[in-house]
Amino acid sequence: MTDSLLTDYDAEQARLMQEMCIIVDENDKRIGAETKKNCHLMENINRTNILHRAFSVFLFDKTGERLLLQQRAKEKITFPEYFTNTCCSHPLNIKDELKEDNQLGAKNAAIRKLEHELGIPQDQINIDDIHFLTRIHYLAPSDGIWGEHEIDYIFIIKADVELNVNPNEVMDIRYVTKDELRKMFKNQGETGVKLTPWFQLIVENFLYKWWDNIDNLDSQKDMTIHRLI
Ligand code: DMA
Ligand code: MN
Repeated sequence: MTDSLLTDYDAEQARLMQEMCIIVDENDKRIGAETKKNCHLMENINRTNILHRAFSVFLFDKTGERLLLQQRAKEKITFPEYFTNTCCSHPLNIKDELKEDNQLGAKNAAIRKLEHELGIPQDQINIDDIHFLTRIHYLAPSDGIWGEHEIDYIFIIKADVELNVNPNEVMDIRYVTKDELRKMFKNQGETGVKLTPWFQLIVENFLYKWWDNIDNLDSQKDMTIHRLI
């Protein structure tokens, strides 16, 4: 890796910075493609307002009682060691992940990354069981150099799945009940647990309402892009 900005990072995570993300305008209309690296440099975000498409999966067990969280690996370039929702990433600038009908491209990316990060076999997630809830637009610096500026598609899945965690991506996993999640948020000052900014925004603005309607998620779907910036 000759890129001086990335030499101090884990080689595999540095390599993944070459992926091509989808650049969108504030209405989520595709306007181009750019490397993951260029999308996540705060200097670029501040200078050009570059915005990319992303997704966040919240996977519950089949009964809807418990939500699967992950703690990001130390190797991650953005938000290492933070606790977050089940899986997040970006639909890439490739045919299957650019599809916009029924948010199919982002759903295909979710199936790809649930396998890559958590080892969930692709045949254990039925694409029709990925419920799209809404989109959020947010901006969040990670450290001085890196950060996020995304339109994030939020998906909920209810399924019992096999896990085989990729340690380069995920250092820990945990299933939590509604009460356990509330405590995790309430006690973060004392426990020192770090929570990613998008996870905090989604939990604080939407998640409990969705969780209360976990058997009727289609009634919760909304096509608005919520500006949480
Ligand atoms: C990016 O997640 C997406 C959101 C919603 C923050 P990430 O940093 O985990 O992406 P990746 O796994 O591709 O590095
Ligand atoms: Mn991103």
